Amino acid sequence: MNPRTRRRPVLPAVRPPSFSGRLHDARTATSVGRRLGVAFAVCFVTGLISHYLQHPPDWLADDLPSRPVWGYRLTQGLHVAAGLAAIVLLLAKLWAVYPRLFVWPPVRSVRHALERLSVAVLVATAVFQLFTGLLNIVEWYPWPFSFVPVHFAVAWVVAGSVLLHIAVKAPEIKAHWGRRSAGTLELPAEDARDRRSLLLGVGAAVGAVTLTTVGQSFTPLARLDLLAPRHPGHGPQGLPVNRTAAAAGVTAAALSDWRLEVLGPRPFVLTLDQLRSLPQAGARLPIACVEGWSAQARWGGVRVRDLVERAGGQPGAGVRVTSLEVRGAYRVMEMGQEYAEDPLTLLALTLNGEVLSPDHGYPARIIAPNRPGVLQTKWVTRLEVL
Ligand SMILES: Nc1nc2c(c(=O)[nH]1)N[C@H]1C(S)=C(S)[C@@H](COP(=O)(O)O)O[C@H]1N2
Ligand SMILES: [Mo]
Repeated sequence: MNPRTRRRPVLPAVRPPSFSGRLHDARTATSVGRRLGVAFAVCFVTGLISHYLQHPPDWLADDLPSRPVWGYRLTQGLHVAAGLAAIVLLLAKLWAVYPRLFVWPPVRSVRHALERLSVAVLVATAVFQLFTGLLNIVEWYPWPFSFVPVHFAVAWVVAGSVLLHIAVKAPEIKAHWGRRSAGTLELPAEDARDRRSLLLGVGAAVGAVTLTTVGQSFTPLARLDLLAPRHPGHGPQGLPVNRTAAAAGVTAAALSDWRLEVLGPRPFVLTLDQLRSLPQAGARLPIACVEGWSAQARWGGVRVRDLVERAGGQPGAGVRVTSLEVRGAYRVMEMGQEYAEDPLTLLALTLNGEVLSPDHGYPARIIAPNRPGVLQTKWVTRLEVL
């Protein structure tokens, strides 16, 4: 070919996509966004409560309240329910605003660039939080980091991004908050009915997700619990199990010469029969797992404070509890003063009137009021008065 006849290639003009769909407007974004904001606020507050009950700083450890006994059950049930509802709301919100992803030109000014960047951080962290939380409740961890510290740290970034977003969007939020949009005549009035239908649909989806999962902790609705990974009544002795004895490496051989060792100013060792012959107490307390399921049960055993007293511990002492489990994040647990001296805190030997099954911590496990399930140590073999 003669090089002189070659033509310069014609680049197609870049044309941003155009969206003709309706309801992708600030009014829809505000209506969904304020509900999403409430869900995130509930998640954040209940998440902080969960975090500080599970990992209290030293100065707080002795003052954590052991009442109400159902406190953690309520806050963690709310945490997971609000998180599941937020998944639906976030999808709706992203649907309402996604055409803005394609604004043209993509960056108009430094301010515009910063605003888009803050929205990118908000979307990325919000999706991350809900995704990791969802996988956590099914105990699936397909990532290299550990869930708790990362979920906790990212929560602060979401919270900051939400506040920044509300500040940046304040004028639009204000204009669209009430029953009628103020001063935004460009919104077609005939969209109002469709917007109501959309919100009704989103509300129905949130309702469906909530009703089919909340029974994992709110037992009156247990029969509707079709989608949650746990059912409060399913498991040995009518109670779910997170970690089985087999998974924890607690074998019959390891249990055959089981003893309880209590360390303190006057240390002692007890066999199971000796433990059973001490004064027994009962408590009706829930196990409330951080993964959102919870169930009430009747526990019987020896009060931890009686064992502390017998070992010569001062009132107000904390206790370190060690499990027979060979390895695992929940092998050693500490409880502060409020729990250790609570008459409802037991070294439990029975569950609903029967000897504990191996998966529930035979021969002895901790049950304490208003504490995360992860701290209700099973297969206890040692108590140390601190
Ligand atoms: N030693 C030990 N105790 C443990 C665990 C564990 O993995 N190891 N799991 C905890 C968790 S996450 C929960 S929710 C409760 C569940 O108690 P259950 O299996 O008797 O219902 O036990 C807790 N006690
Ligand atoms: Mo748990």
